[in-house]
Amino acid sequence: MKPKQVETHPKGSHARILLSSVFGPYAQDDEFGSRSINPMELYHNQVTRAQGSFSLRMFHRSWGIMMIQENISAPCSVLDFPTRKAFARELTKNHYDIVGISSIIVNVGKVREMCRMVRELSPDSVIVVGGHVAAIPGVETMIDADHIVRGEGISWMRRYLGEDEHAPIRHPLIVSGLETRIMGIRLPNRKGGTAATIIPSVGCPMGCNFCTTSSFFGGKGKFINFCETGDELFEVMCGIEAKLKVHSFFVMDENFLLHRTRALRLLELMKQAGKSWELSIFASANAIRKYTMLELVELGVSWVWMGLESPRSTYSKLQGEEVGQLTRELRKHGIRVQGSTIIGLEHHTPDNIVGEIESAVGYQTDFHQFMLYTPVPGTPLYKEMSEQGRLLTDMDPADIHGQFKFNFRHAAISREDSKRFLDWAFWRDFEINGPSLYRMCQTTLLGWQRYKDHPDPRIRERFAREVKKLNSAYNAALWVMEREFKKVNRSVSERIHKLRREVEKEFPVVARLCAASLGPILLWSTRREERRLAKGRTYEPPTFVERRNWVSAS
Ligand code: B12
Ligand code: SF4
Repeated sequence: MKPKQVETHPKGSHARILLSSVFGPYAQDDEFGSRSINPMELYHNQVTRAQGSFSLRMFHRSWGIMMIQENISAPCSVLDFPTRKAFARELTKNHYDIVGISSIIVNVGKVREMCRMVRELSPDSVIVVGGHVAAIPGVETMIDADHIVRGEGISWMRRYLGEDEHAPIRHPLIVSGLETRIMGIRLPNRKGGTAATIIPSVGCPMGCNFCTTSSFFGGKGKFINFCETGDELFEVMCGIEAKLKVHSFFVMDENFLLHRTRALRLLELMKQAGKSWELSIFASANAIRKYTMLELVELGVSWVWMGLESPRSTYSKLQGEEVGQLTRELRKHGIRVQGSTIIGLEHHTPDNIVGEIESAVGYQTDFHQFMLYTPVPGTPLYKEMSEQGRLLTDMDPADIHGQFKFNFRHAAISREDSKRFLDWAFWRDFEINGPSLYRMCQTTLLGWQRYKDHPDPRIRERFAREVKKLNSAYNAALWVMEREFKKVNRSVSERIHKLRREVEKEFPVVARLCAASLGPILLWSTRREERRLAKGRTYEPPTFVERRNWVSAS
């Protein structure tokens, strides 16, 4: 059906709203588009998937709907990661005037089913669908929704409710990761123990033609700031620090360092207030290069997710030499690097791709994401490929997520081979560089050794905080990795051994004690996890229901 013209909802801010993410389970194959290959776990899905029991596993909430809920005054429930049953129950238990569904493209089959369920169980509700799924050309004909919202959703929802769309953005309290698990152990959910997510902007002005988030929020030259200035950002962070008791922030901004004035003002305010924070950020290599290492360290950048575009590709922001140098330099300063490499770029061939993967692996990042080159609906690349008649039209959208096979005809690489090269890249990175947890430990030690006596107490405090894990639980983990990795690559196992010795030299008593007492327990849980994974064990996020401005309907 055709989406209706957008007018204000007749009940305005009194309308009762349900905002839901798509239903699970996610990590198993089903008729609605779940895929075992596509779990709801960031690292395990796209980064550490080949690392077995050493894979870092955790869930992240659906921040888009949390942001919308926080910024409207209507009574609103957020239902995150429901089962189909829980979604049905919520629709029948409460009456909703508006049901908003948030989804990305892969999950369009679930959106179709959810719209069908709303029509059946809550026929008076207006259905609003938002998120990246809205970028599919002709999505109106695939799902039965009343409104399909492209781009930023807070201002749309405020407009729809007759509220002030330009009112300042309130930032919800978001704990970044949930149910973290590694080596068969679930880490305790200690208050303040996990970073808080902050979302200063959406979109990226660089406008790489394959980039779905850039094009969704306006494309080249465009982005939307939720926190315009360093002052605003600082205030938001102080508020979150006080309420969640955190020092660490996961900064969800596609290219945080590109907004230089805002970042440097934030640094100024952090210095004035003596804030010793840690920031995990996304940034392009050319943006990182605009800062000195000291500025990055002072700003608390402790983890950076950066595209390692092939130097031979048109997307390259740095030459190969420079990428290697930058990665090494960052790690020497205690900044963990998560590289991101695209497999199947236009210039890749079966002859050169192995060499390109080897160079990417050779950058020795702490973490490495590999993704297939994927024309995604809504991007300029998709349009280009579609005009060239190169898109494969018979693919289920549930399989277009960059971790399976090409969704287009590549000039030199077949679909089947695309998956083989992708899987090999993950495996090769693991085999040559070892578990990411080991690499992180290495970077942490380098940072500590370099900055433990730094004159700035903010910097000392941060590295002291980080090293606490290294001299305790992580040293026990090193002991286990050293043993277990002998089966995979002896020389990596020896490197892990060397690192453990260095940690123990730095912290002779506590590190040794931890390895001796905790190590055997971790070894047991790691092996148990390996057996579970071999039997096909997968993990699913819990369901969340959160109500705001809520009064039960009479
Ligand atoms: C956190 C995240 C995740 C988390 C959790 C997501 C979740 N709970 O659903 C994890 C790690 C699990 C994840 C998994 C995947 N993800 Co993801 N993820 C992200 C990430 C990094 C942040 C999302 C975010 O919160 N952004 C900030 C918020 C504010 O923006 P937003 O969500 O877009 O919401 C705004 C609007 O879209 C809109 N909106 C959103 N929902 C709604 C609903 C209504 C009713 C309305 C009106 C408006 C609206 O309003 C919001 C405020 O403006 C994005 C990248 C990014 N920078 O956005 C990728 C991204 C969304 N993921 C993506 C993909 C492909 C995946 C995976 C398939 C993995 C993969 N292979 O990459 C899996 C899917 C797993 C599954 N089975 O479904 C793609 C989506 C591509 C597309 N065009 O559909 C993105 C864009 C990354 C990318 N650049 O490729 N992801
Ligand atoms: S630099 Fe990164 S976030 Fe920005 S448009 Fe390019 S790929 Fe997207």
